[in-house]
Order: sequence, then C-alpha cells, then structure tokens
Amino acid sequence: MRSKLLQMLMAQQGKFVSGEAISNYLGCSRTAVWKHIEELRKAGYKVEAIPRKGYRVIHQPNLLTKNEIKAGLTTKYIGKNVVYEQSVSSTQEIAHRIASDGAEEGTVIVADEQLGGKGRLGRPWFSPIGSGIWMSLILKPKIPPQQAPQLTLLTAVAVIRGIKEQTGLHCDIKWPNDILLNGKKLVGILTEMQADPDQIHSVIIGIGINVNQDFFPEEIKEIATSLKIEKGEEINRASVMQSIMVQFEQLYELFLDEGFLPIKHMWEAHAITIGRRITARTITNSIQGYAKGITDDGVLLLEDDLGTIHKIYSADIEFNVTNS
Ligand code: BTX
Repeated sequence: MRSKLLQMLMAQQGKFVSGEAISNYLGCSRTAVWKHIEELRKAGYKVEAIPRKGYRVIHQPNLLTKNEIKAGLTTKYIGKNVVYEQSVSSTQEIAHRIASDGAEEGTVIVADEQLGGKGRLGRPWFSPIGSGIWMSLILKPKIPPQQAPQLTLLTAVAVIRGIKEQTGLHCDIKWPNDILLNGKKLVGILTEMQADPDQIHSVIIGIGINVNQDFFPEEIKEIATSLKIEKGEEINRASVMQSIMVQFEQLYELFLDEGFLPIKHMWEAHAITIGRRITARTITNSIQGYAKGITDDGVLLLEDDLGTIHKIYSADIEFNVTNS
C-alpha cells in the first residue's frame, strides 16, 4: 500500500494530489490515507498537506530501497522487477542465481552494502553501506556470445548520460569499463555471462557507482572519487539510478534494432583512451603504443612502435604520461 501511494505521489512530480483521489486509487478511507502519509513521513519523506489541495512530496530521503527505485520510474522493463537487499556479499552472485532460476530480462538487484563486491579478475570492489549504487542488471539478449562485451560499452554510455542528467557532471570513459571523473575512478562495470558456445542465457551487468562517499580507504584514496566529492553536495541515489535505467533501456533497444554502430559513436564521444599513448596490461603480457580506436565489436586497436596493430580484448590501461 505504501509503495502504491509513493508511486502515485512521485508520478505527480511535485504537484498536489487530492486526498479523495488517493483514497479512490488505493481503495481505502481518507483516514487510512492520512495514516499512510504519516508512515512516509516517518521514513524520511517530507509531505506537504494543504486543505482542499491535497498532498505532495517536497523531499525524498536518500534511500535506495525498492519503493524509491520504482517510484516514478518510466522504463518498460529495465528495473520493473527490483530485488533489494540491505547487505549482501555481491549483487552479481544473487543475479547469477536468480537468472538461472528464470528471472525476467531487466530484473535489477541492488544492495545498500556489499561485503564481497567484485571487480574484474577477482579484484575487490569497495562498496560501503548507504553511500553508493551497487547494482546488477539481468539481460537476456538474442545476440551471439562474442558480442556481449559491447554491452559493457553500452552500459558506460548509459551511466555517463544518467549521471549528466542528474548532476550536470561530465564523465570520461577509459576503455573498456572505467568511468572517470576529473581523472579519478567513479564507476566500475563488470559484465559476466551465462552462455553456451553459441547461445547466451543471460548477461549480468554489475555497476558500482561512488555517489555519496566523503572518503575512501587508503589503498584507493588517490585513484577513486565520488559524485558528492566532485559536485560538493549530497546526491539522491534513487534518481541517479532511475536516470541510468531509462538511458540504458533506450540504448539497449537501439542496439537490438540497429546493432553496435550507433552506440560505438556515442562511446567514442566520451572516450579518453583513443589517440593517446598507453600501456595495455593483459593477463599474459604488456604492450605499449598508440590507441588507434575500437573495432565495430568494441575491441581496442593498439599500434606498437613497430607499426603492428594489436587487437586488445581485455586489459588494464595506463596512460603514458610523457606523451599524453
Ligand atoms: P576493476 O577490476 O576495473 O576495478 C577494481 C579496482 O578498482 C580495485 O582493484 C581497486 O583498485 C579499485 N577500486 C575498488 N573499489 C573501488 C571503488 N569503490 N571506487 C573506485 N575504485 C575502486 C571494476 O573492476 C568493476 C566493479 C563492478 C562493481 C559492481 S558493484 C555491483 C556489482 N556487484 C559486484 O560484486 N560487482 C559489481
């Protein structure tokens, strides 16, 4: 009931809705409406009540529960099913489990804290309580498995657009999956897949966004930043997450209709890797050279000093400061 009321109020976007309209919609008495409004207030919402006008929300608390994520969300399927947990090891693990159990495309798992947040290659992802967006998105695209990495690049564009919409901040992309703000890591994206050699069962996209942290642990304090640090004010996590989901759905539909090319162009517009001298460290070796661009499949093309072009499928990128 509280969730329905909240969704109705948020859909009005700050306009008043009468007590009568609410009681008709919820199928309960005006007194019951008032009690539900009181519950919202206890949860941290500021709800203005004016006789003959009704109610409107003038402030939302910075929560990231199912209610806040779904209230006012305009997507068709991304985020329509939300699984919220206060504290988990990793949202990726839950997403893998429920994806195999038949969770629908677009299902989102979000947690307020991760105790074992995962980065790539088994690295840790620092996910403290109440301050970031730690989410995993389940997709079931009918594309060949080798195209799945393109979804990482698509996600990066969606995240950058969502952040810009909510905060006005411009982020950069460092191939393949880092989103940087003023040169520091703001977002990490981890794409995992359940597939046979020729068929995808599901793609799990993990997105970790530093939103309201004021500081970071010693080991990453020089390389990490948050939206709050850069913007100088607290940011509403649910609004950022909603904008990202809306952007994601639009780009994902474009991708399924027209392929990767339009996404590639958008990605290139934000990429800071291309045209710079870099070192690419793969699991087996490290190659220095100029990043020439990405292929239509999202693979990085690196030209070494002998003029040989290397195709880099997965690596950590360092900028070579002397030449950049
Ligand atoms: P990555 O391997 O590119 O980045 C991991 C590295 O980033 C770490 O080794 C550390 O140096 C640094 N790091 C760790 N935590 C943070 C942080 N909060 N901010 C900035 N830098 C950090 C990136 O992997 C992929 C991360 C995906 C995280 C999401 S959160 C939701 C989902 N669940 C889950 O377990 N992982 C994904």
